[in-house]
Amino acid sequence: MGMAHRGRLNVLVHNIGRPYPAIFAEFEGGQKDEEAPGLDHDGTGDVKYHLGAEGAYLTRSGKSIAVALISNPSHLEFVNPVVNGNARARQTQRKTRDLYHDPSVCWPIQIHGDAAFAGQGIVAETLNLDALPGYQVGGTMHLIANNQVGFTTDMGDARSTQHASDLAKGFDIPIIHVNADDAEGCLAAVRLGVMYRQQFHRDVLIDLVGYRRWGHNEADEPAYTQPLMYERIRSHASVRVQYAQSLVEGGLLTEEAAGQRFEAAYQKLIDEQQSFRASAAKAAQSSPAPTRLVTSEAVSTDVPADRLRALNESLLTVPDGFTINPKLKRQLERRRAALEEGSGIDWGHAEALALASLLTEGVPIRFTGEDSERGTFSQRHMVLHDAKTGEVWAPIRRLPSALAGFEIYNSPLSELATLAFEYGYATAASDALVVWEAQYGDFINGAQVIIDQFIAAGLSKWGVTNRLTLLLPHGYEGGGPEHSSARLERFLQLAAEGNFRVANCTTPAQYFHLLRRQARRARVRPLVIFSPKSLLRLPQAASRMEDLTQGTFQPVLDDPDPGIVANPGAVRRVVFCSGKVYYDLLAEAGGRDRRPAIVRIEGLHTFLEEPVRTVLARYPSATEFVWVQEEPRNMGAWSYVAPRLALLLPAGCELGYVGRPERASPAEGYPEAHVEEQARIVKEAFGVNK
Ligand SMILES: Cc1ncc(C[n+]2csc(CCOP(=O)(O)OP(=O)(O)O)c2C)c(N)n1
Repeated sequence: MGMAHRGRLNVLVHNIGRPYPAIFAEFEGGQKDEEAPGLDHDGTGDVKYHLGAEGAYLTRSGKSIAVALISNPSHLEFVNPVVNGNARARQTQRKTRDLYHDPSVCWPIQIHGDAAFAGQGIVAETLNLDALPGYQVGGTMHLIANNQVGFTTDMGDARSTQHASDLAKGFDIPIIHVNADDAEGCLAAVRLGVMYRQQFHRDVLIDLVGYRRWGHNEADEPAYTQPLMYERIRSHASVRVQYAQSLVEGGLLTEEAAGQRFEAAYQKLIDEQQSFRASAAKAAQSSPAPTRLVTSEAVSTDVPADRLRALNESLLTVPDGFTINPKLKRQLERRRAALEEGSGIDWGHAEALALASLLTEGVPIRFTGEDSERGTFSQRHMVLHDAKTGEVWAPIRRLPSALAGFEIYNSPLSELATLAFEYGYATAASDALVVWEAQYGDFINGAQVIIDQFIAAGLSKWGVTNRLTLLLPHGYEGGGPEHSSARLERFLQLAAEGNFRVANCTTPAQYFHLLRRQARRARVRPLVIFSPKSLLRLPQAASRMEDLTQGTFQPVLDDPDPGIVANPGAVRRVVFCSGKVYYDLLAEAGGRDRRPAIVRIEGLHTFLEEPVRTVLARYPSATEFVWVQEEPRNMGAWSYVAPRLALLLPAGCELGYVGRPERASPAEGYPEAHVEEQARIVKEAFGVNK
């Protein structure tokens, strides 16, 4: 279930079975029962009406239904796709090669506000997921807790439609309007909704039309803004009174018995509250022992050559009679030779081998994004289309030795709901590697709330984390202001206390080891990978078989140039960088006798000092140190790395900056201007200022 603040206590007590004393403890004792495992303290927590809860609803026949309420931020409605992703994970049997979904095991329920349902775009994005194969959950129950006002805003100012629920019409969702004063009518609406879901496995919506008896919150005076409405509400009998009256009129209850029931329920609350206060006064204050921040953890990610060969072969196998597009066939065939011939493994190839190897180790994988099946840059081709029949075949789903299931889907054209869905999925499936890919990283800010409120802060607020892995294509290649930057700076600003990992790899082998490490580490955390575009096929970036059969992800890559390796003592200048600009620097370095050492920081968060120290110790004669980036000075990694690197430099040395100056827009719109700026950056990196 996902919901906002209103009605939450009711849900906690009546649907999740949380006892009254636990509720009083949160309100009166200020106790929180969520911890943030792995932080160096127990998290900063959240206001109580945002915290999730798990419990059980006991039916009258004695059955127990597990109920989970998902933690949410103040940002109304953003929890909706998280709920569905979470439900999808619970519905998926993925510890088998031929994974399957069983929507009958879990039912997502979303409770909306009337103003928020009409106003927040994420609602429409979520409704659009209902029938998509990669996102189906067998139908969601939507309930609009419609009190006909949004804080102080009247309906006429909040939406252009007659009903709060009208958006759902566009998705052919059945809408049941029901008067919240009619208790039996409400139950009938719910039963109808349940039957619809059971029969048609699609979304259904109940528009529960009622009113808000008091103000928006404890401090609010509703008569300031809705005087006539509140005059009527004051003289309007409550649901309880109306329902009791109907039972009395029907001869099912006496007026006296109805009164006694109410008194007894109220007395129970008072008693529970008093006994809580008495016990709270006695209880000694004890604070939990702090959990320590763990910074590194060895995981082996190399794969033996014979296994890679076998996987490679399986990944190239299609059924008899399947016609691969001839152009593509040539490309794929190259992967056969690539394993054996020197440095021929490109990005897409390394990725396929990493994912396939994980499947054979029992790690389930879910991979989604806009056009991800083929890959935005035509680099992946994980799903093949028969050139004659259009039939699809994904060899990675048929690996003979796979012990877990693989899902890959082209997502709808959405960043917000799709990322939130994967966040929810990954949270309920910490056994799985869940990868979400942006078309270009630039579009990720369309999902900023999910990054800020869930991915970055969720662990500290709610103790919730996951293995969600983001692939954000990033790099300055003349594509203009919206095809260059995945806003590395934003992620690095949000990264703290090991809440998520940030990496920017420059070789397919590094990517291979990083993906495998992310899936296998015991310490569960999201990972943001700034993934490449031109490097996908750049020959200089390609890896060799032995890069995959040995080694592991290196957070820092020292300069492999033979001249520098042979004579590190001659190095006077050290250039630090991260990502694709390394290859621009390498191209310039090619024609020089003496050149700086170029050091790549590939693991940005958590920033590890030790590997940097080790590299610096190799260059005892160096006196000039610069950070080079493509991004403007107010963007990229500069603000994050500068203070960290500066601390590690030899005494008296400063870290210089080379990159674009401060800019309001991340990149140039004109390709010529881009080329000129890149050339200037590379020259300055080598100490040439003009
Ligand atoms: C995305 C977002 N914008 C603004 C707010 C501030 N806010 C909190 S409650 C509220 C009114 C919500 O009205 P409605 O959806 O009808 O729910 P109700 O509070 O009436 O139950 C607003 C605007 C918010 N929490 N989230």
